[in-house]
Formats: sequence, C-alpha cells, structure tokens
Amino acid sequence: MKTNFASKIIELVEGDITEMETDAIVNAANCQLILGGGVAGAIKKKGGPKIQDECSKIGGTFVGGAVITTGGNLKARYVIHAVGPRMGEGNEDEKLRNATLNSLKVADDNNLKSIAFPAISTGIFGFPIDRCAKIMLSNTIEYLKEQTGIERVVFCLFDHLAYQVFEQQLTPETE
Ligand code: AR6
Repeated sequence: MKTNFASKIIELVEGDITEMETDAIVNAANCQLILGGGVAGAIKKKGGPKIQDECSKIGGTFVGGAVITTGGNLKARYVIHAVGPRMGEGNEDEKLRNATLNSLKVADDNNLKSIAFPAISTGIFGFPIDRCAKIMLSNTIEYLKEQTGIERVVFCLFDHLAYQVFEQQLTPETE
C-alpha cells in the first residue's frame, strides 16, 4: 500500500526489513546498542560484524534516541539504530514518538532520501502494535509536512496482522 503526504510517499510492506533497498533501514535497538534478537538479530546476521563494531564504538544512546552506522553487507547503505521503550518502564508513547522523530532527523542530517522502519518496540519490548502504528504513522506524517529531504518512508511489517493494523491506521483520520 502506498499513500502520498505533501508529495512524499509512505509505503507499507509485509516482509523482512533486511531485504529493503532504502537508503537506511531502522534497527529496533537497545540503549547499549548491543544487537540482540528480532530485527537486530536479522541485521547482525545479514549485515555482518561491522555494524556491531560501529555500534560498540558509539557506545550507546538514550531511550527515544537514534544513531547511525553503515549498513555492512546489507542492501541499505545505512542502519539507523533507534531505541524504543520497553513496555512498563513509563512514558512509553512519548519515547516511541521520539525514537521515530529522531530516526527521521538522523536520516535528514545524512541527506538520505528513503528510510524503512520496523514496528519499533512491538517484539521483545512488548509494546502493543495498534498503539505503535498510531504513534509511528501520525508522527511520520507530521514530520513529512515540514521541511525535509526525505521522499519515501517505508514501514516494513513482519507479519500480515501487523501489516493490517498499520493499514487501518493509515487512513485520513491520522492526518
Ligand atoms: N523484519 C521486519 N520486522 C521484524 C523482523 C524483520 N526481520 N524481525 C522481527 N520483526 P524486535 P523491540 C518485527 O523484538 O521490541 C532486540 O534484542 C517483530 O515482529 O526486533 O523494539 C534488540 O537488540 C516486531 O513486530 O524489537 C533490543 O534489545 C518488531 O519487528 C530489543 O530486541 C520489533 O521487534 C528490541 O525490542
């Protein structure tokens, strides 16, 4: 599914984010920037050890923060590591909003035109998928309405249920 917002494209895809050919893919990271399971595990496996080496040099970031490394052997040239909230730690909505917006800012700071997000925090971190879809989509739409060089944002959902939830949220009500 593809939708246009302020002449920018938001696209929903069902699949594996490590196969995306966007300028950057976003990793659902932790504060220590240690690549564990889920999206991070897939990135580590397909991207090779260089990505973890670069993360270790950066050392870490805050919940809601985002940092960039190269993409190693991935099709995407860069990986933006965004730290979403762990369900139950408090202030989760605000932290997920920050993780989304900071990822987009990092992409802009590096003159990237396209970026692919997973549903941050909805796996190991236990955040509800419907709340995630609402927060990530509405904030991305707001961001794209402002001054940005980003032309295309993909949300890459791992299963059909997650895809359907994002599809439902990507309606005129979220504008
Ligand atoms: N492509 C797209 N989406 C995926 C993929 C994939 N290859 N694999 C999983 N998902 P998660 P989190 C979906 O657990 O909850 C790691 O250990 C998955 O179904 O990757 O933010 C990190 O190192 C879910 O909907 O991220 C952190 O410590 C979503 O991506 C911690 O987990 C996010 O699941 C981060 O947990």
